[in-house]
Amino acid sequence: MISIVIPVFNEARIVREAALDLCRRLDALGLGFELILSENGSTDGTRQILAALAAEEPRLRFLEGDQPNYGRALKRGILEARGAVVICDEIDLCDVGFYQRALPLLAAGADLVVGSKAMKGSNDARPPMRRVATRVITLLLRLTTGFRGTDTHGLKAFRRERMLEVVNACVVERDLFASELVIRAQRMGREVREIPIELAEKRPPSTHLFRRVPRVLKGLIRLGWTIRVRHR
Ligand SMILES: Nc1nc2c(ncn2[C@@H]2O[C@H](COP(=O)(O)OP(=O)(O)OP(=O)(O)O)[C@@H](O)[C@H]2O)c(=O)[nH]1
Ligand SMILES: [Mg+2]
Repeated sequence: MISIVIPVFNEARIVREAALDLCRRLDALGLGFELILSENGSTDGTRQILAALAAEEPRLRFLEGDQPNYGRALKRGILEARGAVVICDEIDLCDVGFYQRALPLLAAGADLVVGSKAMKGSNDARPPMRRVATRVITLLLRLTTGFRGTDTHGLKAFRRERMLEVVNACVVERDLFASELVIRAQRMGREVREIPIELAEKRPPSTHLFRRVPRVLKGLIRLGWTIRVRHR
């Protein structure tokens, strides 16, 4: 069985259709799955929609929390997952093509497969500012943590039992947990593979890019400090 974990925040407009459509496509492929929607901080009725969904679809579970916090929601979802393979996705992407390409790589021995928006072969249709932001964050992560790779955010697939120790070693929440997971996996000797992805969003992000800058910087300092100075 695979566990799909999707953090969800203020997605009342698209969450129901996106989740049901994902279930249908996984069924069509004959994949056994559980879908964990990890919500926190929503104020737009997302929770009520999730509760109704979980009542109709037994393979769908939802978690809820008070404060909007992407990293915390993702971590919590991963720790709740029961599948041998965990896939982290986003509600506006639900990229089953990535699952199909990542699963054979995990079966062949990779511990973590990262979908990169920035490597050769990828096709990122987001607005230019967001593509630049991805590259700036990756550059800063390379400088502050010694990360080797082209992207840390977004789609991931991994073998749960090989990554649990890595998840539990992570110290940051918010925007940079997803990055820390990849960086620590490399540092802890896990076999990490990047594959190119194509991406076109169904809607603009739920939090404005500029509002994320201060907390991304805070996360970078914390992560750089922990890894470079305290050698943790
Ligand atoms: N639980 C939770 N989910 C969030 C939060 N912020 C964003 N998400 C979810 O995370 C996923 C990606 O968020 P987007 O708003 O599309 O942001 P993005 O810039 O495309 O995200 P990245 O590509 O990961 O940088 C979506 O499924 C959102 O609903 C949050 O504060 N809490
Ligand atoms: Mg998005």
